[in-house]
Amino acid sequence: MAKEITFSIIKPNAVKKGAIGDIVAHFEKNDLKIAAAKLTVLSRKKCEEFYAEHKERPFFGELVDFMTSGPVMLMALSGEGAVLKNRDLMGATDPKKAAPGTIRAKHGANVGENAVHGSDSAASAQRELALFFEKSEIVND
Ligand code: 3AN
Repeated sequence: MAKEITFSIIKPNAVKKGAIGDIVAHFEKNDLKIAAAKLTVLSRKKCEEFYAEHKERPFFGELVDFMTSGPVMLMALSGEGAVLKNRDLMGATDPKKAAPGTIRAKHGANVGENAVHGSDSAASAQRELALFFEKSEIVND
């Protein structure tokens, strides 16, 4: 499988509980490298742009409230098949349904506060990375 780059967010609930180190270690142990990282608080405008595809969903307001409620860690992850691998490591959207040992099973509280975001395709990854990082900020080795 070819080397890919994907976009990951450690969400406010996971940052707040001090799980950044554990989540980053999990990525690194599974051969995903941190190619860029930024700790920040998202503006509502940026967050709404990021989640634009969910605008009509009933939970949109709640989702934006949560995602702007505290610091998040934005990351580019690189590695073989990074997009799918990251989705596997995260586990199912609902932490109660996530396989044991996955990040969401370990650090997710509920379907909204589910600890991490990961791009669902290579195309989404490109769009999402471009929202938060300049090309020159992403390490490409
Ligand atoms: P995933 O992040 O696993 O691709 P999506 O695309 O279905 O899941 O959902 C996008 C975001 O919306 C997720 N990060 C999730 O936390 C949030 N979300 C999904 N369903 C709900 C819900 N019923 N209530 C609150 N938030 C939700």
